[in-house]
Amino acid sequence: MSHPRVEAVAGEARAAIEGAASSAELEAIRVRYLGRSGGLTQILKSLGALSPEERPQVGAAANEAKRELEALLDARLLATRAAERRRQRESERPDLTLPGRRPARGVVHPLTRVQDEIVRIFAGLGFSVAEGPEIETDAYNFEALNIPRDHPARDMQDTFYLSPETLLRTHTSPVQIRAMRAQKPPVRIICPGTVYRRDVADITHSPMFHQVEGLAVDRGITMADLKGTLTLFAQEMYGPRSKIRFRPSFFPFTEPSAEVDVLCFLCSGTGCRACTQSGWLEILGSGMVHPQVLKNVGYDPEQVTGWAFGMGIERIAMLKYGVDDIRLFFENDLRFLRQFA
Ligand code: 2NL
Repeated sequence: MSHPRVEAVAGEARAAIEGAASSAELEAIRVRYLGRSGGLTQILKSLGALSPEERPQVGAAANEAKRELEALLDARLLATRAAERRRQRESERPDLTLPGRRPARGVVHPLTRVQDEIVRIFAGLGFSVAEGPEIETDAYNFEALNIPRDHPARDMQDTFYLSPETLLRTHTSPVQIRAMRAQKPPVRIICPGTVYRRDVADITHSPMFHQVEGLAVDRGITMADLKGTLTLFAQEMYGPRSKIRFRPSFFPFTEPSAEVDVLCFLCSGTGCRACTQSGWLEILGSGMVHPQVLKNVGYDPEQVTGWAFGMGIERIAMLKYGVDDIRLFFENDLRFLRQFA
């Protein structure tokens, strides 16, 4: 049974519940009417002050209104909470129509590009790639290559020694020594790799740099094979009109030895700053494998002969890309590296 005093509060509460737009508002309404000091609670608390006739009527009406409002609140809360969750899901739903973000694409390091190109050309001529350890023994890095005990390269000043017998390889030649020890001729290998020398870094020197060496050993190999192979290499690397020339030189591990120049690919031989007006660029050192080196790996120099060459990757990359300081290759400055995209 309703009662006017209860109905005044209950009607107000019902209207508030109907008009509530959120679960937070509904919680506030619950506190306002049914909370410890809420409107309906006040009525129930002050029943004692009423007359004995009025007390049960107001009491029953207030309790009934309390149950009704609680049920109403619970029902409305359930509906608003569901709507709120739906809105939340909707706002968090990924927009599948947005264009994707492109992953940043790296570039191949210029030294790797030059090395890959050299290896690709020799692979096309039938050479296989051989690799070996960067920590070597004095025996493989120097002794087997006929480099004498008193040679300046063997000085502590020029080589990183790890112990009296072990060192950081100063060239990739020990890879070729290992290959020859492991297999009988014919041998045709190309050996790219990192090498180390005790140099103070400046625009043309770095204590760590890269080399590609090549080796061909078989019956009847001559210097003409070396010239022919390097001519084909130059024409693939620097264009079909490219030319090479040999100049006599000396290495302890080759005899005879020759420095190889390529017609300057920047000025086609007319003379420029890069070739110091000579029209030629020095690109590698080479020669016929010294008979002592062949003996050192167990080959018979009366039966087989061979040629070898070695070139520095950094120098070739600097000429090709116009880089004027070797240290730029090793600083990992993205502004430098991104130019090779
Ligand atoms: C240079 C010169 C050269 C070789 C490397 C070689 C390897 C063996 C036997 C004989 Cl196992 N020779 N390598 C030969 C001549 C020159 O490098 O100026 N490199 C940057």
